[in-house]
Amino acid sequence: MNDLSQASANRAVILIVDDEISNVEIIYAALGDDYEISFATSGEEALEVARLTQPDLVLLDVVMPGMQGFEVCQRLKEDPLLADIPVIFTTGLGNVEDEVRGLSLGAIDYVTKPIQPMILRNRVRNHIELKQLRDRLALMAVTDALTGLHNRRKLDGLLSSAVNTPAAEGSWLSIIMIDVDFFKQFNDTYGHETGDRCLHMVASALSRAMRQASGYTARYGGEEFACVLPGSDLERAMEIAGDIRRHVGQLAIPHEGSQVQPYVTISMGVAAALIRAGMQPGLWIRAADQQLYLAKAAGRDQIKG
Ligand code: GH3
Ligand code: MG
Ligand code: MG
Ligand code: MG
Repeated sequence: MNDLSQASANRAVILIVDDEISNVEIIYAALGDDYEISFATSGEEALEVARLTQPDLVLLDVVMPGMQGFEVCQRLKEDPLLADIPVIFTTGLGNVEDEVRGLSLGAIDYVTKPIQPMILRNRVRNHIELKQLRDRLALMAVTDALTGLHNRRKLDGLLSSAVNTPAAEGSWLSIIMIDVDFFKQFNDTYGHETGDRCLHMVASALSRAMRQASGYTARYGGEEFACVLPGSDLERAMEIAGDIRRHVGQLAIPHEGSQVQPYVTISMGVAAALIRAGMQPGLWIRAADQQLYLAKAAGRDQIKG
């Protein structure tokens, strides 16, 4: 990607919805220099374009032929994939009841026509800044800062949806719990910062190994990681665990304090079960943890399942 397309990739996207082209032109003139703009001239089209382009903000007319702006807003807020997109009504309807209705439907702002370009530009900038901040915080809340992997909160959510999706009933779900061997000793030998770098490298090796598999990888805590594998039975999960072990071995990170090998190794516990209604995600975690304990007890640097 070159610099120019990178710059445009980072620009916020605004969807302008208005049935009158002259209104679209006025709004475009106010915002077109600073944002990527997409348009829709009806409510139905607005919902379609919103799904396709996932805009950062929607400027929404109320009075349109066909679906009215209020209904568009309501539908956006009902759709989990679109509900977080801020909506600003831009409308000729200036009375109190309409404004209250718009705001109570979940719009963050209500701007009446005729549009004052400078006011619109400043309101939009404030709302876009808030939206981008919210997106960053939302991502941080589910990301492990050291490794960039999903964190435990995200893993719990992913696992819970994998188990509770009715369509997944009767299909396999596996979990691999992974723990670095003698890691306390690693820190004691090489220092905590080198320990951090080691965890980062192990995380990258896990991601590489998981590229061939469909599933999620997370840092479960400290020097523990977990892979969730929807659709994998025990045999497949054991194969993937083998790939993970190979990838971590290829890192060849020296570990003179280890009692198993002179390089960093991991132990893994694998658990697989068919998904049935009412099953708890904790079942998989506990079962994989028990296998991990057995792998440790059997001498580490191995996989039990
Ligand atoms: P075992 O083979 O039984 O797993 O032994 P272990 O030493 O790996 O296990 P233990 O649970 O005793 O120690 C885990 C160590 O991981 C202790 C802790 O200081 C270290 N650790 C946890 N989180 C981090 C981290 O974010 N960075 C670094 N550098 N070390 C961490
Ligand atoms: Mg209109
Ligand atoms: Mg541990
Ligand atoms: Mg350990």
